[in-house]
Amino acid sequence: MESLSSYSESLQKHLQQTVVVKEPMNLYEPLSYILQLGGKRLRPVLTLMTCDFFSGSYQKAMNAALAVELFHNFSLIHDDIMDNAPLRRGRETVHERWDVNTGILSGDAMLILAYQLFEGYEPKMFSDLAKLFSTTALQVCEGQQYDVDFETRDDVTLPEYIKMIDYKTAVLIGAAMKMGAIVAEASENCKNNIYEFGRNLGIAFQLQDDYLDAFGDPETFGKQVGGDIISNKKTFLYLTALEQSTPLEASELAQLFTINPKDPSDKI
Ligand code: GRG
Repeated sequence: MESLSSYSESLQKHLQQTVVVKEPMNLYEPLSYILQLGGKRLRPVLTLMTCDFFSGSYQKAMNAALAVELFHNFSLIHDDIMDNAPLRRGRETVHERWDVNTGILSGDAMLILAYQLFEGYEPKMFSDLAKLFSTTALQVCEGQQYDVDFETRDDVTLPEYIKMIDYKTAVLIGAAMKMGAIVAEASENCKNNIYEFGRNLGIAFQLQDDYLDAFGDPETFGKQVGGDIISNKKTFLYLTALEQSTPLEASELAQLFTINPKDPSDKI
Protein backbone atom coordinates (compact mmCIF):
# COMPACT_ATOMS: atom_id res chain seq x y z
CA MET A 1 0.00 0.00 0.00
CA GLU A 2 1.13 3.55 -0.79
CA SER A 3 1.35 6.40 1.74
CA LEU A 4 -1.57 8.83 2.16
CA SER A 5 0.49 11.67 0.67
CA SER A 6 1.23 9.76 -2.52
CA TYR A 7 -2.52 9.18 -3.10
CA SER A 8 -3.31 12.86 -2.57
CA GLU A 9 -0.35 14.16 -4.60
CA SER A 10 -1.27 11.96 -7.54
CA LEU A 11 -4.93 12.99 -7.23
CA GLN A 12 -4.00 16.67 -7.13
CA LYS A 13 -2.03 16.37 -10.38
CA HIS A 14 -4.93 14.66 -12.13
CA LEU A 15 -7.48 17.16 -10.77
CA GLN A 16 -5.55 20.02 -12.38
CA GLN A 17 -5.55 18.19 -15.73
CA THR A 18 -9.25 17.32 -15.49
CA VAL A 19 -10.67 20.73 -14.66
CA VAL A 20 -9.53 23.05 -17.41
CA VAL A 21 -10.55 26.71 -17.38
CA LYS A 22 -11.91 27.61 -20.82
CA GLU A 23 -14.74 29.64 -22.35
CA PRO A 24 -17.21 30.51 -21.01
CA MET A 25 -14.87 31.55 -18.19
CA ASN A 26 -17.67 32.29 -15.70
CA LEU A 27 -18.76 28.66 -15.97
CA TYR A 28 -15.35 27.03 -15.49
CA GLU A 29 -13.43 29.47 -13.30
CA PRO A 30 -15.55 28.71 -10.19
CA LEU A 31 -14.67 25.00 -10.56
CA SER A 32 -10.98 25.71 -10.57
CA TYR A 33 -11.47 28.25 -7.74
CA ILE A 34 -13.18 25.88 -5.31
CA LEU A 35 -10.73 23.08 -6.08
CA GLN A 36 -7.67 25.25 -5.50
CA LEU A 37 -9.04 26.26 -2.08
CA GLY A 38 -7.89 22.81 -1.00
CA GLY A 39 -9.94 20.53 1.21
CA LYS A 40 -8.85 17.30 2.80
CA ARG A 41 -9.60 15.13 -0.28
CA LEU A 42 -10.84 12.50 2.16
CA ARG A 43 -13.30 10.79 -0.20
CA PRO A 44 -11.08 10.33 -3.28
CA VAL A 45 -8.15 9.23 -1.12
CA LEU A 46 -10.44 6.55 0.33
CA THR A 47 -11.33 5.45 -3.24
CA LEU A 48 -7.65 5.12 -4.19
CA MET A 49 -6.71 3.47 -0.90
CA THR A 50 -9.53 0.91 -1.16
CA CYS A 51 -8.54 0.00 -4.71
CA ASP A 52 -4.91 -0.37 -3.62
CA PHE A 53 -5.97 -2.52 -0.65
CA PHE A 54 -7.96 -4.96 -2.80
CA SER A 55 -5.77 -5.07 -5.91
CA GLY A 56 -2.27 -3.81 -5.05
CA SER A 57 -2.46 -0.71 -7.27
CA TYR A 58 -4.56 2.44 -7.35
CA GLN A 59 -4.02 4.33 -10.63
CA LYS A 60 -6.94 2.56 -12.32
CA ALA A 61 -9.27 4.06 -9.69
CA MET A 62 -8.12 7.61 -10.50
CA ASN A 63 -11.12 8.55 -12.68
CA ALA A 64 -13.56 7.25 -10.06
CA ALA A 65 -11.69 9.16 -7.33
CA LEU A 66 -11.77 12.36 -9.40
CA ALA A 67 -15.51 11.88 -10.00
CA VAL A 68 -16.10 11.54 -6.26
CA GLU A 69 -14.15 14.74 -5.50
CA LEU A 70 -15.91 16.71 -8.27
CA PHE A 71 -19.29 15.50 -7.01
CA HIS A 72 -18.37 16.49 -3.44
CA ASN A 73 -17.28 19.99 -4.56
CA PHE A 74 -20.42 20.45 -6.65
CA SER A 75 -22.51 19.60 -3.57
CA LEU A 76 -20.52 22.13 -1.48
CA ILE A 77 -21.21 24.93 -4.00
CA HIS A 78 -24.96 24.23 -3.95
CA ASP A 79 -25.04 23.64 -0.18
CA ASP A 80 -23.37 27.02 0.42
CA ILE A 81 -26.00 28.71 -1.74
CA MET A 82 -28.81 26.98 0.17
CA ASP A 83 -27.26 27.92 3.54
CA ASN A 84 -26.30 31.42 2.37
CA ALA A 85 -22.84 30.61 3.72
CA PRO A 86 -20.13 33.25 3.36
CA LEU A 87 -17.07 31.04 3.86
CA ARG A 88 -15.79 27.72 2.55
CA ARG A 89 -12.30 26.40 3.19
CA GLY A 90 -11.48 29.73 4.82
CA ARG A 91 -12.29 31.78 1.71
CA GLU A 92 -15.34 33.31 0.00
CA THR A 93 -17.91 30.81 -1.22
CA VAL A 94 -18.51 30.63 -4.99
CA HIS A 95 -21.84 32.51 -4.84
CA GLU A 96 -20.22 35.26 -2.73
CA ARG A 97 -17.34 35.71 -5.14
CA TRP A 98 -19.49 35.49 -8.27
CA ASP A 99 -23.28 35.25 -7.74
CA VAL A 100 -25.98 32.68 -7.07
CA ASN A 101 -26.72 31.97 -10.75
CA THR A 102 -23.03 31.34 -11.44
CA GLY A 103 -22.89 29.01 -8.43
CA ILE A 104 -25.91 27.03 -9.64
CA LEU A 105 -24.68 26.63 -13.21
CA SER A 106 -21.03 25.91 -12.47
CA GLY A 107 -22.15 23.41 -9.83
CA ASP A 108 -24.31 21.71 -12.47
CA ALA A 109 -21.35 21.59 -14.88
CA MET A 110 -19.20 20.05 -12.16
CA LEU A 111 -21.76 17.31 -11.56
CA ILE A 112 -21.85 16.42 -15.26
CA LEU A 113 -18.03 16.46 -15.49
CA ALA A 114 -17.96 14.04 -12.58
CA TYR A 115 -20.32 11.64 -14.36
CA GLN A 116 -18.32 11.85 -17.61
CA LEU A 117 -15.23 10.53 -15.82
CA PHE A 118 -16.79 7.06 -15.61
CA GLU A 119 -16.81 6.83 -19.42
CA GLY A 120 -13.18 5.67 -19.36
CA TYR A 121 -14.15 2.33 -17.77
CA GLU A 122 -15.14 -0.84 -19.65
CA PRO A 123 -18.94 -1.36 -20.00
CA LYS A 124 -19.64 -3.58 -16.97
CA MET A 125 -17.51 -1.44 -14.65
CA PHE A 126 -19.01 1.74 -16.15
CA SER A 127 -22.49 0.42 -15.49
CA ASP A 128 -21.70 -0.55 -11.85
CA LEU A 129 -20.01 2.79 -11.13
CA ALA A 130 -22.69 4.90 -12.83
CA LYS A 131 -25.46 3.02 -11.01
CA LEU A 132 -23.82 3.53 -7.63
CA PHE A 133 -23.19 7.17 -8.48
CA SER A 134 -26.81 7.91 -9.42
CA THR A 135 -28.26 6.03 -6.41
CA THR A 136 -25.88 7.92 -4.12
CA ALA A 137 -26.65 11.31 -5.73
CA LEU A 138 -30.38 10.80 -5.19
CA GLN A 139 -29.81 9.81 -1.55
CA VAL A 140 -27.66 12.93 -1.04
CA CYS A 141 -30.56 15.02 -2.41
CA GLU A 142 -32.95 13.26 -0.02
CA GLY A 143 -30.59 13.81 2.93
CA GLN A 144 -30.29 17.48 2.04
CA GLN A 145 -34.08 17.80 1.87
CA TYR A 146 -34.45 16.17 5.32
CA ASP A 147 -31.85 18.62 6.64
CA VAL A 148 -33.87 21.55 5.25
CA ASP A 149 -37.19 20.11 6.51
CA PHE A 150 -35.74 19.64 10.01
CA GLU A 151 -34.94 23.37 10.30
CA THR A 152 -38.64 24.09 10.82
CA ARG A 153 -39.41 21.06 13.00
CA ASP A 154 -39.07 20.83 16.78
CA ASP A 155 -39.79 17.12 17.10
CA VAL A 156 -36.82 15.63 15.19
CA THR A 157 -35.70 12.36 16.81
CA LEU A 158 -32.14 11.03 16.97
CA PRO A 159 -32.93 8.14 14.56
CA GLU A 160 -34.32 10.67 12.08
CA TYR A 161 -31.18 12.74 12.47
CA ILE A 162 -28.94 9.70 11.90
CA LYS A 163 -30.88 8.84 8.73
CA MET A 164 -30.48 12.43 7.53
CA ILE A 165 -26.69 12.47 8.00
CA ASP A 166 -26.40 8.96 6.57
CA TYR A 167 -27.97 10.20 3.32
CA LYS A 168 -26.52 13.71 3.26
CA THR A 169 -22.92 12.69 4.03
CA ALA A 170 -22.25 9.04 4.79
CA VAL A 171 -23.52 7.32 1.63
CA LEU A 172 -21.00 9.29 -0.45
CA ILE A 173 -18.13 8.12 1.75
CA GLY A 174 -19.46 4.54 1.51
CA ALA A 175 -19.77 4.90 -2.27
CA ALA A 176 -16.25 6.38 -2.55
CA MET A 177 -14.84 3.24 -0.90
CA LYS A 178 -17.10 0.87 -2.83
CA MET A 179 -16.00 2.46 -6.11
CA GLY A 180 -12.38 1.63 -5.22
CA ALA A 181 -13.48 -1.97 -4.58
CA ILE A 182 -15.46 -2.13 -7.85
CA VAL A 183 -12.45 -0.99 -9.89
CA ALA A 184 -10.26 -3.48 -7.99
CA GLU A 185 -12.76 -6.22 -8.94
CA ALA A 186 -13.15 -7.24 -5.30
CA SER A 187 -15.74 -9.92 -4.36
CA GLU A 188 -19.41 -8.96 -3.80
CA ASN A 189 -18.93 -9.59 -0.09
CA CYS A 190 -15.92 -7.27 0.10
CA LYS A 191 -17.70 -4.55 -1.91
CA ASN A 192 -20.73 -4.67 0.39
CA ASN A 193 -18.69 -4.75 3.59
CA ILE A 194 -16.45 -1.85 2.57
CA TYR A 195 -19.57 0.14 1.65
CA GLU A 196 -21.03 -0.39 5.15
CA PHE A 197 -17.67 0.47 6.71
CA GLY A 198 -17.58 3.71 4.70
CA ARG A 199 -21.11 4.64 5.72
CA ASN A 200 -20.30 4.19 9.40
CA LEU A 201 -17.14 6.22 8.94
CA GLY A 202 -19.27 8.88 7.23
CA ILE A 203 -21.70 9.06 10.15
CA ALA A 204 -18.79 9.52 12.58
CA PHE A 205 -17.35 12.15 10.22
CA GLN A 206 -20.59 14.17 10.14
CA LEU A 207 -20.92 13.98 13.95
CA GLN A 208 -17.45 15.49 14.17
CA ASP A 209 -18.33 18.13 11.53
CA ASP A 210 -21.39 19.12 13.61
CA TYR A 211 -19.20 19.36 16.70
CA LEU A 212 -16.64 21.54 14.90
CA ASP A 213 -19.44 23.78 13.63
CA ALA A 214 -20.19 24.63 17.26
CA PHE A 215 -16.79 24.39 18.93
CA GLY A 216 -14.24 24.49 16.11
CA ASP A 217 -11.38 26.95 15.89
CA PRO A 218 -12.52 29.68 13.43
CA GLU A 219 -8.94 29.87 12.13
CA THR A 220 -8.84 26.27 10.98
CA PHE A 221 -12.51 25.23 10.55
CA GLY A 222 -12.81 27.06 7.23
CA LYS A 223 -16.56 27.71 7.60
CA GLN A 224 -18.47 30.15 9.77
CA VAL A 225 -18.39 28.68 13.30
CA GLY A 226 -21.96 28.58 14.66
CA GLY A 227 -23.51 28.42 11.17
CA ASP A 228 -25.65 25.42 12.15
CA ILE A 229 -27.30 27.07 15.12
CA ILE A 230 -27.88 30.29 13.18
CA SER A 231 -29.74 28.26 10.51
CA ASN A 232 -31.64 26.27 13.17
CA LYS A 233 -30.02 23.03 11.95
CA LYS A 234 -30.85 19.93 13.94
CA THR A 235 -27.49 18.53 14.92
CA PHE A 236 -26.50 15.80 17.37
CA LEU A 237 -25.40 18.41 19.92
CA TYR A 238 -28.68 20.30 19.58
CA LEU A 239 -30.84 17.20 19.91
CA THR A 240 -28.97 15.78 22.89
CA ALA A 241 -28.94 19.19 24.61
CA LEU A 242 -32.71 19.34 24.11
CA GLU A 243 -33.17 15.85 25.58
CA GLN A 244 -31.19 16.73 28.67
CA SER A 245 -32.73 20.06 29.64
CA THR A 246 -36.09 21.25 28.42
CA PRO A 247 -37.22 23.86 27.86
CA LEU A 248 -33.87 25.41 27.11
CA GLU A 249 -33.43 29.12 26.68
CA ALA A 250 -31.85 30.02 23.34
CA SER A 251 -29.35 32.11 25.29
CA GLU A 252 -28.28 29.04 27.32
CA LEU A 253 -27.92 26.96 24.19
CA ALA A 254 -25.96 29.73 22.55
CA GLN A 255 -23.69 29.86 25.58
CA LEU A 256 -23.22 26.11 25.29
CA PHE A 257 -22.29 26.55 21.67
CA THR A 258 -20.18 29.63 22.46
CA ILE A 259 -21.95 31.90 19.96
CA ASN A 260 -24.64 34.55 20.16
CA PRO A 261 -28.21 33.60 19.21
CA LYS A 262 -30.11 35.60 16.63
CA ASP A 263 -32.78 36.43 19.18
CA PRO A 264 -31.95 35.67 22.83
CA SER A 265 -35.63 35.71 23.77
CA ASP A 266 -36.43 32.72 21.52
CA LYS A 267 -37.48 29.59 23.36
CA ILE A 268 -36.21 26.35 21.88
C1 GRG B 1 -26.78 15.29 -5.29
C2 GRG B 1 -28.05 16.31 -7.21
C3 GRG B 1 -27.49 16.44 -5.86
C4 GRG B 1 -27.63 17.62 -5.16
C5 GRG B 1 -26.87 17.96 -3.94
C6 GRG B 1 -26.50 20.50 -1.97
C7 GRG B 1 -26.81 19.06 -1.79
C8 GRG B 1 -27.73 18.41 -2.80
C9 GRG B 1 -26.29 18.32 -0.77
C10 GRG B 1 -25.35 18.85 0.25
C11 GRG B 1 -24.52 17.74 0.81
C12 GRG B 1 -23.44 18.24 1.74
C13 GRG B 1 -22.62 19.42 1.31
C14 GRG B 1 -23.20 17.62 2.91
C15 GRG B 1 -22.16 18.03 3.88
C16 GRG B 1 -21.01 17.06 3.83
C17 GRG B 1 -19.78 17.57 4.54
C18 GRG B 1 -19.50 17.05 5.92
C19 GRG B 1 -18.95 18.41 3.95
C20 GRG B 1 -17.62 18.82 4.46
O1 GRG B 1 -16.72 17.83 4.00
P1 GRG B 1 -15.14 17.94 4.23
O2 GRG B 1 -14.87 18.33 5.63
O3 GRG B 1 -14.78 19.17 3.26
O4 GRG B 1 -14.52 16.70 3.74
P2 GRG B 1 -13.39 19.47 2.53
O5 GRG B 1 -13.35 20.98 2.43
O6 GRG B 1 -12.27 18.92 3.37
O7 GRG B 1 -13.46 18.82 1.20
